[in-house]
Amino acid sequence: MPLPDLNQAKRELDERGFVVLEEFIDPGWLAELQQATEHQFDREGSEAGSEFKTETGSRRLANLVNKGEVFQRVVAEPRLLNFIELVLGAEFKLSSLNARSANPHNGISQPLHADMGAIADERGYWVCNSVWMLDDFTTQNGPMRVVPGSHRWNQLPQDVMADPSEPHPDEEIITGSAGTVVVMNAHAWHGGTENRTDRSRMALHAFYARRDKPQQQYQRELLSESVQASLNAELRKILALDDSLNDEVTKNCQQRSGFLK
Ligand SMILES: O=C(O)CCC(=O)C(=O)O
Repeated sequence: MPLPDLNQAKRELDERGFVVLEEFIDPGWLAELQQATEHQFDREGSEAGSEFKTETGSRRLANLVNKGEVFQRVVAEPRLLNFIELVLGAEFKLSSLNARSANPHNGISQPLHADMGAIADERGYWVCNSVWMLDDFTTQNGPMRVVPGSHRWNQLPQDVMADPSEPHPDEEIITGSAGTVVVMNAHAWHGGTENRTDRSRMALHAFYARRDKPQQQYQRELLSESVQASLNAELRKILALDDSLNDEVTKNCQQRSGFLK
């Protein structure tokens, strides 16, 4: 399936806040990512996700750039970066690379949220996420919901909804086959839904921020010395490893999640 052209994608991102890229991950890379992510969950056991935050009803992994070349390829994927630029402009960096696997029959939906609790500022949008489906997203297994157009409302769901965990009348459920990537203006209200099946549902979140804003996970502190030494100039730039503005804005950032405590 060819990718949508960038003009069409920009219109969708501007108007609706997300674009769905089918068959984005080729089958060989998908298998590698599935295997590497499961392996990492096994390896980290009860420590999984501890560099950032844990979540009831889901397993999470954080700081994945530190955990293998297969993940480093995700955040520097040129076709992806073209779509991220449509939301953030040319000056952006990685904010974090996480995995999230909704547990079977987890009985819980994420509240609608904007990532980092972010509202667009006078310079425009500053957060953009991409959700890499490592399993099929079906209507039943905890797909993501998004409220189209909500990135333009300059409001957070928790400030205007009685209960952001409840369905929103305008929300859309995003389904797709494993290998699909959703690029989303992360000011748009969104969240994972309840998994009603007996199998887990896994995704990667490659999350980007405008360069003048904080990273969700401070790559310079989280990546080991040996990983940092192995990275090429392009990755160092995407990760903002040699960027004093990033050091300044990220070091003391308090709010790093839209809803996780
Ligand atoms: O994995 C998903 O379906 C989306 C999760 C999400 O929005 C989040 O963890 O912030």
